[in-house]
Amino acid sequence: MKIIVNGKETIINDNARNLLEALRDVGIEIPNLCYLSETSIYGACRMCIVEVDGQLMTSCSIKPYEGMNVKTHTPEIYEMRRGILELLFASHNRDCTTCERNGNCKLQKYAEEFGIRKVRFDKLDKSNIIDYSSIIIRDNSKCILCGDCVRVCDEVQSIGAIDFAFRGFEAQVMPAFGEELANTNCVLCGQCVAHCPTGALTFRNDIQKVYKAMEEGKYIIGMMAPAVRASIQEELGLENDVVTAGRIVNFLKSIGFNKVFDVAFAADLVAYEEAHEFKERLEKGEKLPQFTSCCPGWVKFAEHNYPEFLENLSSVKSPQQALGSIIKRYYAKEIGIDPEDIYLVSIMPCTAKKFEAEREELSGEVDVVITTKELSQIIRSSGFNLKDIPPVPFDRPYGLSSQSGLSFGKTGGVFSSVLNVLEDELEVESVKTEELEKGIRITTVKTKNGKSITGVVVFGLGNTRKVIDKIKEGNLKVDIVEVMACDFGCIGGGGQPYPNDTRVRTKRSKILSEVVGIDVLISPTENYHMLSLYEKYLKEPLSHIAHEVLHTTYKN
Ligand code: HC1
Ligand code: SF4
Repeated sequence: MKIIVNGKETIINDNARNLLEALRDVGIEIPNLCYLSETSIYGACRMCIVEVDGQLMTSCSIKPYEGMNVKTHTPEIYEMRRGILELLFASHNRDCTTCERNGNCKLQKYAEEFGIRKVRFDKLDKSNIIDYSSIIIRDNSKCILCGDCVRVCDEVQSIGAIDFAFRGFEAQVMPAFGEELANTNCVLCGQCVAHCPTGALTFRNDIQKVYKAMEEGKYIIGMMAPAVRASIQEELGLENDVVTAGRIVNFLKSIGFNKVFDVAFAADLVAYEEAHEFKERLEKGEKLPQFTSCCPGWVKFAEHNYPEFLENLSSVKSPQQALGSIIKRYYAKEIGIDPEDIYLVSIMPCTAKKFEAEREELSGEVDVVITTKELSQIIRSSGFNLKDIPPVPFDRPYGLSSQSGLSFGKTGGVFSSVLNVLEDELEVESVKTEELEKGIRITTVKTKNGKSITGVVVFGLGNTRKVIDKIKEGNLKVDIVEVMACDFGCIGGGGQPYPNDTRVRTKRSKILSEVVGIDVLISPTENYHMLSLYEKYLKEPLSHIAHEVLHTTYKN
């Protein structure tokens, strides 16, 4: 479609959702504070105002039409946007220097770009009660009522833990009846944090715990999730770097970590164990479909909403906890260190992983979880320039991973890893994959002996609810379901750098595919250090000891 943009004929995508996205596609980013491509259009902030055929209107709420004459940046639009910002600042807490989002806040960025140096209006005080009850921290004095968190939590995750309350000047976002977030059905996925344009929603920062453990002389072991290496580049000026993981290993060693392992190793281990569990269930025809269980947001969601399916969840711990368990129960003995003296730092893209490590039945395995954001803060505050640090391999034996293990970091990775493990035994003849809708993929695997296995890969908890409801109604026959709570899987986790939207998630997914380990292994079954762990300690998949160390239970 042809339109006129700032006096120039411009070809835009006919299927663009709205003018804002059409302009974005041709390289013009219209300022906005409340627009999300994955939720309904709200039109609250009015920052995306443009002139269309001589009239001012919001670009998020207008569909492009042939020949429309658009002006995106006139003196009038500039003044209006400045006015909007000033009004927002009239009720916004301006403690920018101590805000977790300092330097990463959309409101702060626009204040700088639009030259807001003074606010003409009297400060309207908003409630400054900060809810620290949960890993997700809410500070309404920084909320601009854009509603992004409300829509993501409700429309994408189908949870609705937070909503608007009160009216006019009193309006606020909060859980029902003013409850603390910890007492709601929040699953700690962090998607509200990922989409909050300001510092109204953040997550608990645990960096100081790491330094304290160092001071106490603990034996510090780090372990890094697959998805971290595909996103931290965004914060460190290392765009598209595929050896970031190795640079981080070197960096962590330089600041005092004794060992750095790869959670992707444990992903191989979990895929191996989980594949055998799946095979056993298929043979016995019980607890099917099997649901993956490495995503803690999904596990909590299942516990709240689908207790009748808890026995269908794989009982294998997540790679984070599996590696924690191996290190504390086995590796500590191997290296002759009291597990009490080991401090295990897990580096994750996910806010719910902080919660997972603190679950009663898993506690003591991982000592602290820091997110990609927190690791980036550690790196930046250290004065090291990651670009100049050469990559070194992860420590052995828990530093070796296959491409399958690495692929856990994005949607579809767990399912394909389980298939890779079973490939030889199943004698796969053909694999057919179909996308039912965005975030729901169905795969049918036909084997040479005429059997077929159906798997569904789903991301987003709203999508997951749709899939489970179909299974419950008998409208979907499936043997295995991979669930990741966040869009695109862990690469879109709530602990990832900002912005954390569809565009960057797509890019991270591509980078993760390009990350090649030091040893190129394809399937978990090729991970010789993982196989040797079975030989020396776990014996065989689903053995008594494997159950003790690698399996867990869920809460009804
Ligand atoms: Fe994930 Fe997982 S893939 S859950 O997304 O199974 O967070 O990356 O570490 O535990 O491996 C997260 C990522 C991560 C676990 C693995
Ligand atoms: Fe909703 Fe997830 Fe935020 Fe909890 S963490 S309020 S479930 S979006």
